[in-house]
Amino acid sequence: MSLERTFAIIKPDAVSRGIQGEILARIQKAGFTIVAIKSMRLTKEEAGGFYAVHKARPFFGELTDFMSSGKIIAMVLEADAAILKWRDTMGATDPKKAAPGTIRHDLGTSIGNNVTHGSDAPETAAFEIGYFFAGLELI
Ligand code: IDP
Ligand code: MG
Repeated sequence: MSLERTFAIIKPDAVSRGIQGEILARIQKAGFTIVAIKSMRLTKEEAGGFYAVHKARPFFGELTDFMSSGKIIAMVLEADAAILKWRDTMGATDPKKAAPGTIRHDLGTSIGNNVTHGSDAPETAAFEIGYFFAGLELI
């Protein structure tokens, strides 16, 4: 095992419901270090650039509307095998299919409104971290 970084978002549904603290507590309990964190609101275009891999999917418009509908919290998390560890902590994309005890199972309300994002591979983590944070914010 070696230290790795992943990119995480607390999505607009969670921020508008005021459950950021609950999600941050779970991140701490799981043993991640928060390397960088900021609160911001994306434009629809910025959300589209972030989710460019999903451009051809039928839910792309809905997804970019949702991700630009309110404030998010963007974070870089560090831990041993952080990418897989954060995916496990979040649970499956669809809260109905996520395991009990995971963030998405416990707090998500639908496949779209699933409260958190996490990178799925080292290449996507590198792209996503660079999309949101400058080098000086990551020291
Ligand atoms: P992930 O977030 O678990 O990596 P992806 O397949 O990469 O899941 O999809 C990105 C995001 O798009 C999901 O987190 C979810 O918010 C949204 N999404 C995925 N599938 C659907 C769908 O069928 N309908 C609406 N939104 C979806
Ligand atoms: Mg994904």
